[in-house]
Amino acid sequence: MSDEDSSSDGPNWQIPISGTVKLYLVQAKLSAQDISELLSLAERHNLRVSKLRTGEEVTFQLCPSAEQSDVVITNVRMRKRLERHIVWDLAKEKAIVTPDWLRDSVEQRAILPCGDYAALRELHETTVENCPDSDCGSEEGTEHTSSEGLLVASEIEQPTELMKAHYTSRYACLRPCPLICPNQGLVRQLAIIRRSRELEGKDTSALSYERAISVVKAYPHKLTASRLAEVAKLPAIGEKMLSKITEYVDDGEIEESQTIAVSARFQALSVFTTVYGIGATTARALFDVFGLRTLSDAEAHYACHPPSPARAERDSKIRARAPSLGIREALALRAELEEKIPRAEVEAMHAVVMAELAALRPGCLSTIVGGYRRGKAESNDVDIVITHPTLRSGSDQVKGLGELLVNRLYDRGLVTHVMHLSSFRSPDALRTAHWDALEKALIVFVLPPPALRAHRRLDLIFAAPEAYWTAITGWTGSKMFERDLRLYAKERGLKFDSSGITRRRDSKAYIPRSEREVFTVLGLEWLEPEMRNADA
Ligand code: DCT
Ligand code: MG
Repeated sequence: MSDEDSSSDGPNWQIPISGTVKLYLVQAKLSAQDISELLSLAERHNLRVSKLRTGEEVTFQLCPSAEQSDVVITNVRMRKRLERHIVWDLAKEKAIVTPDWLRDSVEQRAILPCGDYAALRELHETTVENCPDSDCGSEEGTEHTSSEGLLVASEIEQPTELMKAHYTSRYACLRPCPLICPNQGLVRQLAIIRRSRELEGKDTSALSYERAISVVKAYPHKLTASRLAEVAKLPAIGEKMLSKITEYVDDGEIEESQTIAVSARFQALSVFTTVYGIGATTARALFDVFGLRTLSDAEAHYACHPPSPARAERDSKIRARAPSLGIREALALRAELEEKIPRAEVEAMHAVVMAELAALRPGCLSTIVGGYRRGKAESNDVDIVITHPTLRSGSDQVKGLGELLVNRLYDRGLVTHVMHLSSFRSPDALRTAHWDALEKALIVFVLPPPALRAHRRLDLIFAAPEAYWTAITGWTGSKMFERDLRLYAKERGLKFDSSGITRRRDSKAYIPRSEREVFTVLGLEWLEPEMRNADA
């Protein structure tokens, strides 16, 4: 999912490896399959993981006894059981974690906070203290409880019980949604109506369909007439929506969806909006005012009605050398930009970007987010969240990186257009607690030869280290999952967005140290990215 092996990060990682973190695996209560998976993760050759607080890179090393280890990995959850394998006093000197700590640390290529994965409640505190994620222990944590009003997540009142995810929940962030659900045919038909409402500017109706789709996506049974009574009670399913669903169950299709799909207007508006820079309002004007019906009509139109020159939204202080993507260029590139990007190509793009970045600023961490992270076989664009792991100097290291990287990629012929480039912003009057800790570069990218050099949309999000995990959560999606995540946070007195979590009453910012902690702070049961597919 993220950068799992060193090859995907390019050849130029220059941070010295300064040590090893020694692991001991308690094999009791683990299946043979789990044991072999965990051993191979721990022994993965040359895998470097970063200490999030210091940026130091280390490797994992298995060791034959608990005494010699830094971290003990176990599925045992009870003191008596654990004492059969490790004496209690020794256990208190180690970080004792569940197997997920190793899995997630390898996936994120970072030593994740052991406290989040403590295997035994009685050993939580000593596990936090003994976690090899920093060399300065808990002192650093206190440092971040600064006068600016920052809190580390371990210091806030954690919700005592996490909300359980279930398909009947009111919030999409609490409804596990697979990529493909048992009622995908119905979802497709509802999505046509939703899209038509959006194209016609009927946003409220579009949102009702979007909500209903996210509820159907989570419904775990194949819909039949006998299940309609239950479906009627689900959130976002009003009378009208139920009649559409009933129609689908009875006839295998929805008449309105069929009519829309074949209508010349829907087809024209749909195709116009596939051009970057043409939104629903412009598309309607092209159809209604100028009488255009096809893409060649649009090309002819823009040839004699030059659009106002495209201006990328840029911070006045930032200079991108690459040109903006105007409508004429977007029309010319439309066929390529419309192609879906297979996973292997997403990974190749990520590897190239990270290799170029490593030459500029060694030691950055990254995760491919968006649809790719949710398991989509093909993506419309590529989204990557990037940070530098050194907490103390990280924001300085990350600051300005978007501009530097985009210009470097342009000089190397890897970027052809820049649609948006923004920099970190200083705290403003409305957001007293924390500054906007993200930079964004929305660009058109081409792989270097000898690859097939198709133009692809690429979004790079540069996060200060304290915003890395919220940026990952915020950019993983899907859209409806994110919408309800923000709503759910709001109802709990918090504000969530990709740049952070703040408590509304005093604007204090929480700094999560893993994505799991983002969920915990918000009071949510963990959902794998593959189960966050709340959109069609
Ligand atoms: N996002 C959001 N709200 C939106 C749009 C996007 O919260 N209105 C978040 C969630 C997903 C992430 O940004 C990336 O968005 P996209 O790239 O548009 O979607 P995707 O899920 O990655 O799917 P694809 O790129 O394949 O269309
Ligand atoms: Mg995407």
